[in-house]
Order: sequence, then C-alpha cells, then structure tokens
Amino acid sequence: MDLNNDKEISFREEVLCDFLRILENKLMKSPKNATPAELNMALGEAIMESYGGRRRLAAHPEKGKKRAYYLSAEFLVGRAVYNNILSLGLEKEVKECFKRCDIDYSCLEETGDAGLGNGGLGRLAACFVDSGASLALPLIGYGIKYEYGIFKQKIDEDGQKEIPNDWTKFGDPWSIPRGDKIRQIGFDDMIVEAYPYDMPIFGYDNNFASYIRLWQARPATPFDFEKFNAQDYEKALTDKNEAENISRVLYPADDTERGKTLRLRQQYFFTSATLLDVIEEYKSIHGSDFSSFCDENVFQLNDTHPVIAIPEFLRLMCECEGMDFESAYNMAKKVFAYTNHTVMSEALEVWDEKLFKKILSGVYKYIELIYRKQEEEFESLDLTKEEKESMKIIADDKIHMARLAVFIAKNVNGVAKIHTDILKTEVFETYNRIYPGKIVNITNGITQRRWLMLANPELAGFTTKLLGDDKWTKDLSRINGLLKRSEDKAVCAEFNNIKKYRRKILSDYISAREGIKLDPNSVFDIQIKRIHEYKRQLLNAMSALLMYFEIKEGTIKPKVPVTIIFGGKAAPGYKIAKSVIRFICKLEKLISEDSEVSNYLRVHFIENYNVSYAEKLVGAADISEQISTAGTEASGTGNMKMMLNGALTLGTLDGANVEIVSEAGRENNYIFGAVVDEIEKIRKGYKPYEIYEKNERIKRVLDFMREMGFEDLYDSLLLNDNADRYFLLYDFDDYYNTKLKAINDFANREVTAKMGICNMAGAGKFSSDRSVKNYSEKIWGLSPVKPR
Ligand code: 26Q
Repeated sequence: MDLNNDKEISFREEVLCDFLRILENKLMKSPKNATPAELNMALGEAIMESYGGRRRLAAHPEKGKKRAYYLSAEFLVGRAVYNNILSLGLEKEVKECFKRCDIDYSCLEETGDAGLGNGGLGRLAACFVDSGASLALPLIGYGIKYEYGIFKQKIDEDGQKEIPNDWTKFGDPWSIPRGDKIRQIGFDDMIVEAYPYDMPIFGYDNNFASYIRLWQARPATPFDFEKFNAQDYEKALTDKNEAENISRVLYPADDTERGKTLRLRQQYFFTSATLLDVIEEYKSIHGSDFSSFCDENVFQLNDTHPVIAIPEFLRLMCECEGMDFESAYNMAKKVFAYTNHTVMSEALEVWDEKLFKKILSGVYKYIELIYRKQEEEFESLDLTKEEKESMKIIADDKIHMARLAVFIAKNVNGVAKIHTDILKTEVFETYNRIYPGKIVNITNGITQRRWLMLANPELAGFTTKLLGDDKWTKDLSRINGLLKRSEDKAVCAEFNNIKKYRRKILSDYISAREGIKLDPNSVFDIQIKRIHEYKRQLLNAMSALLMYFEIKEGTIKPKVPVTIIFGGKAAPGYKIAKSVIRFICKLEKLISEDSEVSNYLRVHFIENYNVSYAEKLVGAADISEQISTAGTEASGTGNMKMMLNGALTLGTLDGANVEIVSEAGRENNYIFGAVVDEIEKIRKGYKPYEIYEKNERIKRVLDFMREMGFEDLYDSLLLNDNADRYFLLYDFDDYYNTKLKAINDFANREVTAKMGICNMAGAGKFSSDRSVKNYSEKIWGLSPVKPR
C-alpha cells in the first residue's frame, strides 16, 4: 500500500463503521437481523464509498499513455464480495467484525453470482481484468449489463429446467451508474440509449483499480407522449420494451444461435457505445487531431461477438469525424486485435446479409467497403480460387465475422499452443501464409487469487508456508519452489489432510444443498464444464456404467471407493446435451440404490454449476477430467484451476492439457486417447458400428443405455449421419483402463500427493497474470500506471 500505515488502518475502521451505519440507518437492520443480501449491500456500499475515490484508476493513466479495451459480450465475474475484500486487504477486519456481531462470514455465500457469461470465454474475461488490475495496467473491460444472466439450472427426474436469473433483484452495490456517460445508439428501425454501469475491479494489494463498463439498453425517450396522447398506450410501451430487450438476457448458448436479430442488436449496441466512449475520451484530450489515436488505444475483440466494432469504427471515423476512408481503414488495421476461442466451424459467426442490411444499413456499407479492399488485395496475390473462397468476408449472402476479423486485425491469437497451431494450419491456413506472423499464441490463464487464495485458503497457506513467503500471489511462477518439497513425507501428509478437508467441505455443501451424502474419504473425480458433445461427458458416464457392471459382477474391485461428480449447464435447445444430463442422473440413481456397488462407486450430478460452486469444487478434486476429443477444446481453463489445487489431470492431448503435462510431467498425470494426427487419419472411413460389434464391453454399455430409454444417445453414437463424430467409442478402452489405473493409484495417497504437489509446482505458467503480460508485450504495448 502506498498510504502510510496509520491512514490505512483508519480507512479500514472507517469502512467497518460505514458498514454498520448503513445497515442500521439505511437498511434499518441490526447485523443479527440482516439478510445476507442486506449485509452484502451494506458492505458493498461502505467499501465502494471509501475506496472508490482514493485509488489510482485505469481510466486516467498519465496523459497520452496507451490503454487497452477488452471488448467482450460476456464477463463471468461470479460473486464480488469476497474477491473485493481480499483484493483490498480487508479480510481480517471484516471477519472480526462479523464475529463480533455474531454473524457467519460464510452467509454471504447466499448472495448470487454475477453470471454474465456462459462459460470459459466469459470467465477468462473476468480473470483478465483481475490480472490487469493486479498488474496496474490500464486495461478496461467493456460489455453488456444483462438484466438476466445465465439461467439457474434445476435438476429433476426429467433433467434440466431453466429458471431466469434475476441477479440484481436485491440491488447491486458493486456497480456505479454513470449517468454522465450515456450514449445514443441508432439502428435503422430504432434509437436506444446506452446507459453505463462501472463495476470496479480492484487490483490485489496495489492500491489500483480498473473497471468493467457494462452498457444497459434504455429507451431513448421514456415513452412516446405523442403516441400516448393519441391513445396508443400499447405501442408506446412496446417501444420502451423493445429498447430494453436489447440488454434483457444473455444468450444461454455457448455456440452459435444462427441468425438471431436480437443477438446482432446486442453486439452492435455494446460495441458502438464503447467506441463512442473511447473516441470522446480521446477527443477530450486531443480535439479532432487523431494522429496519436493508434498509439494510445487498442481494442481486444473477445471472439467474433464484438467484431462488428471494426466496420462501426470506420463509419464513426468517416461520418462523424470527417476522416477519409483510406485513413480510417489504416487506423483500423492498427487498433484491433482478435482472439479466437474455437476451431469448430459451426461456431464461427456468420450473419445473413439481408438481415444485417435491414437493421444496420449504415454499418453494412462499411463491410462492403472492407470487402472491396479485400478483393483489391487478392488481385495482387497469387491465390487459387479455393484459397480466395476460404477468406472471403462476404460469400453466399453471408457475412463471415471471423474472416473479417482476421483480415483487419493487427494480430489474431489462439488460446493454447495446439489451438494456435490448428488455426495456422487449418482454420486460417491461407491467411497465415499471406500474413505470416499475424497469428500468435497466447495461452490462457486463471487468477491464482480467486482460484487458490479464495477457493482453497488452506492450500494457499500451505503454499506460503513451504515457499517461505506469499510472493506467489503476485508472481505464480514462484510456486515452482514446491517441487523440491514433493518428496517430503510430512509435506505430502499435510497436502493430503488439506485435500481431505476440502472434500469434506464440498460433501457438506452438497449435502446441505442437494440432500446427497458423499464419502469424503473416496477419490473425488470431477468433470465440471458446459455440457457439450465434444467435451464427452457421455464418455465419462459410459465408463461409470461399465464400472458399475464390473464391480457388481466382481470383474473389477477398485482398491479405493470413487465418487464421480459432474456439473454443468446445457444450452436450453441442445437436445443431446440435455439427454446426457438425464442419463447421468439415471445412472446416479441406479448406483446409489444398489448397495452391492454404492460403497465403491457413486455418481453425482450437482445442480446449478456456476463460478461460486466451482470455487467449492476445484479444491476438492483429486482427479480432473479433461477428456475432449483431441483438436476440439481450444484451451480449457478448469483444467488449470484443478491443477493449481493439486488435482491430477485425466485427459487427452488437447487444448492446454498439452502444456499442463509438459509443465507438470506426463508421469504425474493420466493421458490417454487418440492425438490430433490420429483423429485426422481415422476420421475418414470411421465405423463406430464395427467397434460396437467387436467390443463386448462397449456393446453392453450401449445396449443398456438404449434399454434405459436413451435411444437418442445410442443413435448419436451408432446410427446417425456422422455417428460418433467425437470418437467416444474409439477412445473408450484407453479411457476406461487409464481411469481405473488412476483411481487405484489413489490407494497409495502418499504417491498421489507427490504427483499433486508436482502439478501445483508446474502451474506457474497458468496464471492469467502471465497471459495478460503476454498480451501486453505481443499486442497491446501497455506499461503499468505509476503509484501516486
Ligand atoms: C455465439 C452466437 C450466438 C450465441 C452464443 C454465441 C457464443 C457464446 C459463447 C459462442 C461462444 C461462446 C463461448 C465460447 C467459449 O467459452 N469458448 C471457450 O473459451 C475458453 C477461453 O478461451 C476456452 O478455454 C475453451 O476451450 C473454449 O471452449
């Protein structure tokens, strides 16, 4: 802290006084009678008041200094209260204060998450702003203030039900409305107001704050009085609703929902508001001299969702700032960078030209101009027809947003080495040839503050004790110092005690929420992520079914009991994913009701997996399931969270697993399955039905699945066009055998503790601090804001 000690202490006292005062005077509650929501509200208000003003802000680096903007349709920040208290160094005082008031600090767990994202991409954005703030970098997040975040998942006999998630129902003390920064956004058929809310992101122990600016859609005028007077009340109110609908709800699909107008409106809404904001800020310093704009600003586009910012930037420069197209175009090529998060062609966003033109004709014009530029450039290059086709921004009446991004962006990055290689050699192969060096790799990361300090304070304390200091909280590469302690028996024993404690905490949590009792002495084998065919939760479930059969008939007898835990949401319209959830739940019931097996094997599907639930799960994991088909998972970040918590990865050589294994040692993890090259070779002529006929174990599992009523799953693996497109049957035996080995190895926890510590020691690379530094060095060119 750059404040002197006395000042710091008095600030802390002030916060707590404010907290109690707000509770009693404003909310009219004594601490004892306050609900968790009220405690959160009072704490939030007190903290925001005392800390907002005195911190160095990313918004105001020294004059002329470069800033980066992280444009993302999703920021999955989770629960703010604990993280903010941790970053501000208030943990001890707040805990003491709660104790004095006889309230349980953990009751704040009942406050909901800010679930403004679907999964990995949204959580990554949240980790990045945390790291940016902790490194005191001028990095600012820009997104949408959805009224409803990712749905709440209920599980019953029929599987998943979606419940709307009104996350600000009890207010949100952690955001500040910025009525002074409202922008107007125009569509061909309506004008709306973009109203910003700033969600401060406090750096860890550095007296610095950044923020995420989230735009809320409002009607440009509350309602049309003319229509109101003309007795057309309904139309007047519909207009208001239509404006507000733009930020009403997060699209709960983590792949493309094709051609949805509202989704296009959302994307244009928040990117246009963001550009207006940045341009105005720039003009407030430089007037209309744009000569240093590119030296001072860079926009990182998180996937294709904000790529519409590119033509919008050209439009604003040409039509509002009076710049000629050529100059604006040259600027655009310097200020945009694009991150790709998927190689799956169905998830690469395309817009129907007609639809686009209808609501955004003014922006469409600039897409056409960019397309002309592309055609011109093609003329001068030696390209085959196919090569040209593969890059065309406009083709078959569609606008290809990823192609547009790669054409203009100064850099394109993949999110793990193997993913970037696939981008270079397949997805954007021709682009990579004509623009060598444009595509770069920046491997994802996670913040060790939330994912070890908060999620597992015991293991964090263990780490600090063994390393002799807590420097790892700001520089995770230091965690490598654990390596030399991994052979120490006492250290391994302590590691095991902590892991057991975390399994107990998780078991109690599950028991309280879901009424299911799990054995904390068993091996916790955990797969938590969105439900998707390529992530292969079904492979895990099928293997659990086979374990059930083989335990029951005595073919196998695991040396230790195992609990297989699943968690994750399925997109509401994704039928197969929903069947997978139902199948897992049926399996859970079958096993738990069979006393011959349930002492050795349990399966549990947790309800409503989200960031806060993840914080409970990652510390309890012994085995981390990362079993996507090689070449499909761009990176994964849950794999890093569990590794950092000492879990062993049971996984394929896919995404960041490849780097995890090379950092932590293959011998300390369980790698199985076909690699990318192998998958490529077998893809053509793959006959899953032949595997089924030849392999009795697989046949047995699939037949039983069909008898249980899961014909759709059976068909998807054997009969449909493109059956078993993710090669579950091909990898099944290797997976099953590797998994049994992993479980049995846990019979000797002294050995697995050593392996777990080696994983922790190898996790240094996977801090989002490292990722953000890489972005800054390779793409943004930021330097830290100096202490005041
Ligand atoms: C697109 C169009 C319409 C509706 C929704 C979407 C949409 C929404 C979310 C498309 C994609 C997403 C999210 C993708 C995502 O989370 N990808 C994951 O990104 C992580 C961070 O880089 C990686 O670790 C994961 O491997 C990748 O799957």
